[in-house]
Amino acid sequence: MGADFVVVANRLPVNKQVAADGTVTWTRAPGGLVTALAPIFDSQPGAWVGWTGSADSSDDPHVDGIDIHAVPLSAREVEDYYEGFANSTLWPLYHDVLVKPEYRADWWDVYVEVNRRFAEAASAAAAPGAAVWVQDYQLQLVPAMLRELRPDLKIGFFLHIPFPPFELFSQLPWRREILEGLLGADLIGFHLPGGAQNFLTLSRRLLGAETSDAPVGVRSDFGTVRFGDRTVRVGAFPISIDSAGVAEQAAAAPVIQRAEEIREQLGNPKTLLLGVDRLDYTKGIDVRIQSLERLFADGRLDPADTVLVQLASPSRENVESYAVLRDTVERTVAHINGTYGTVASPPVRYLLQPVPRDELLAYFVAADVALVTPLRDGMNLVTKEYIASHPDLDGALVLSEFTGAAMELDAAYVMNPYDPASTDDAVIAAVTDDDAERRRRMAILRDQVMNNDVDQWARSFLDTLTEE
Ligand code: ADQ
Repeated sequence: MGADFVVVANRLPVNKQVAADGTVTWTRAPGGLVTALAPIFDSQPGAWVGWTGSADSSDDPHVDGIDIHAVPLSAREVEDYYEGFANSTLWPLYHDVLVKPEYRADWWDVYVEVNRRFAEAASAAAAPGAAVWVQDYQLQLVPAMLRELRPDLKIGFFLHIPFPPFELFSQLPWRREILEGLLGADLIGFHLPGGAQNFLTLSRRLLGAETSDAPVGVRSDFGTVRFGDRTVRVGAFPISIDSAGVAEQAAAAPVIQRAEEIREQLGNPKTLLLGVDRLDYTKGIDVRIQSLERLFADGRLDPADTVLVQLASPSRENVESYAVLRDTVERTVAHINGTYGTVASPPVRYLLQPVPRDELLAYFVAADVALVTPLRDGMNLVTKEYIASHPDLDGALVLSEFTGAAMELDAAYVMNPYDPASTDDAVIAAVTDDDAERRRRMAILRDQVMNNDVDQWARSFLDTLTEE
């Protein structure tokens, strides 16, 4: 038997609830990928292979509509494969070496072992000739391992983070193994043509493979790598959000009401700035807070009528660079509030906690300006969620040119996070430009986000994978 469509991802799309009497129930997690793929799972029987998120657990979750295959991980494997190789080697290497990647052979060995376990689970879940879609940097060896087990399958791979250029990727002691792992796929997707182009260059220079020369387009003009007796296609598929769904939820009366209440609770500031991120050193949270401090110091913004709300969700807390970042952010917030605040109105409100979806949307609706200032980001969905939450074209977006989103959304107030003057000027323009200019920009941004949603992302990838 088995399923005709299989997703393989580090995490399963499930949430566990344990009742007071110990009864366990599982529900579908409301995450981005599962929302994106819901229509596809509704139209055909599908399976999802992934880890529950708990180490040393024998949980075997079941949810409606998806055949769940849990891949167990021991506590040591979580340390070496997930916190180690995935998040302390690959994540910083693929994000411009913002933090020095650690290259450890013992982590690599566990990464190989765990990838093999995922490949075996995928092989067991898939029907003959099924389409299997492997997700992200944690599982880059799965395509080749799976092909060896199941040459009958159509295998796709999508990378959610940037794919670095030759000069950076070449640092990796296992660079050939990763490329060969990916080349087990029939189709390899990146957010941007630049990532696809980097992959072509690396395949040519490190593996001596024959590659296409023409520039890769967006959802078109795919590149090719001739590898062994197969031709692998390489393309750009910029991810998006459920634009109509977010717009509808953000327009609901309780959300609008809560947005008004938030502004009131903050003392009705003239300008409400908003940052929303996982607490990650790639996101440039420090960039925007330091900019705010300079703007107060230079008198360009008035701390009496400006509030920055920074919502940060805790992330990878066992990885040291994340603990260091947390200290830096918290010290800077305390410094600004200590210097420019009053007891009644500190200018920065910082929450280190995940915020429920409706509450998050209310913040998007309430904010005059969203500050999206990453040093590097594959796409950045917060950008698109903010835009979809502003049907009335109020609001403005400050956006780092080092996000994937900036390629599509150049009508934002685009800034270079490495250049303090560029950052400060973009924030000031977003705050002080007249309504007509802000609305002109927002109209262009909305057009792009409302017309390019996550359904298009998933379908364009899967149609390309399965077309003959
Ligand atoms: P992430 O690095 O997690 O994703 P992003 O694309 O911004 O970054 O997605 C984060 C999601 O978490 C958003 O939906 C956001 O609303 C939510 N979120 C963040 N902080 C929150 C908080 N405090 N409370 C509640 N929700 C919060 C990776 C890549 C990105 C790429 C995506 C998808 O790093 O570049 O866009 O995958 O491919």
